[in-house]
Amino acid sequence: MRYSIGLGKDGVEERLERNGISRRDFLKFCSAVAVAMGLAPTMAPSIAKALTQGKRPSVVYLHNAECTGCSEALLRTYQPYIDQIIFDTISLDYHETIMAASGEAAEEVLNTAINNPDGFICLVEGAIPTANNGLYGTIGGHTMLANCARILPKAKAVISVGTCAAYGGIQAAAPNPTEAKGINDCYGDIGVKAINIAGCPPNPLNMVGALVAYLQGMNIELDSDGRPVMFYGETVHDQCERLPHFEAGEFAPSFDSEEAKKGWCLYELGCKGPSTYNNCPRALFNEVGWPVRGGHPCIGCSEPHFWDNLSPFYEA
Ligand code: FSX
Ligand code: SF4
Ligand code: F3S
Repeated sequence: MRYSIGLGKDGVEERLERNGISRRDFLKFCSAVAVAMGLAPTMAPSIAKALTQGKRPSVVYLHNAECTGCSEALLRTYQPYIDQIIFDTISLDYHETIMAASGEAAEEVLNTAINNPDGFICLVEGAIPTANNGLYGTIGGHTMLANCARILPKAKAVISVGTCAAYGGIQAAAPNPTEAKGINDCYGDIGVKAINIAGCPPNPLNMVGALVAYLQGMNIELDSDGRPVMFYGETVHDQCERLPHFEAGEFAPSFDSEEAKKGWCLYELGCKGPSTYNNCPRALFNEVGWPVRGGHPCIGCSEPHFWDNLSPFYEA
């Protein structure tokens, strides 16, 4: 398939080529995003168009209380071109993990980015510690609680990246000493309505797919937990390759059993796939696998409060 990527004002196509990314690689990536979005791979050209038309959208990426696994999921893709593509098609103007600036210079970068006359999209990772007026999480002398209250209402769109930003995640597990909360829980009353890209970590294709949907002006239908239905509309179980074994009553008795190796169902070893909404079996991580294919039960990482509600993780 030949596709001419439309040249944006700042030459996205040139940037991609300069960084050794062929049209073929780019379209392969766009097909993977399409599959994650529940679209046919043939939609790749229109995804490519959304990612390359006009000026690269400015993205501000904020870190709060989390493990940075979401950023790692994005950066540690098995083929380096995926993160390269993402950074060539958006203008990532602030990201604490990977930016060179630090201290006051970093603060300045942030202030410039959030006052960009063209606006910005905010990706937020991590929960907000709210106890003691946010004292348990500070960056540059400001609490995460105050930082996000200042920045999020200014954004054109807010995307909560990961279960921590969406619902609090591990920080919010009982007894939740820092009173950690997800973004919508924390800032809903000041008008913030984040799209929740849940998962611990989420699949980077879902993050990019949400950006694509936003850039295309698509109406993004959300479920009652604020997750886009296109990624989180079905249970892991209903898309699982071990489902025929579940239906036949064939359950692996232990992780090291022959049955587990033969692909029998992991339900009795604790799999929470039947009550977990995510597209892992369809979207795949790094294009090759997902937890259950690797022999590990789904622990329900895209569900609100999975630490409390779906544990113990290794019991049926
Ligand atoms: Fe970690 Fe992101 Fe989990 Fe949370 O991930 S992979 S603890 S969802 O916020 O860094
Ligand atoms: Fe369902 Fe888990 Fe069994 Fe797959 S391994 S069929 S998700 S219970
Ligand atoms: Fe998470 Fe389960 Fe997918 S643990 S990564 S939702 S298979």
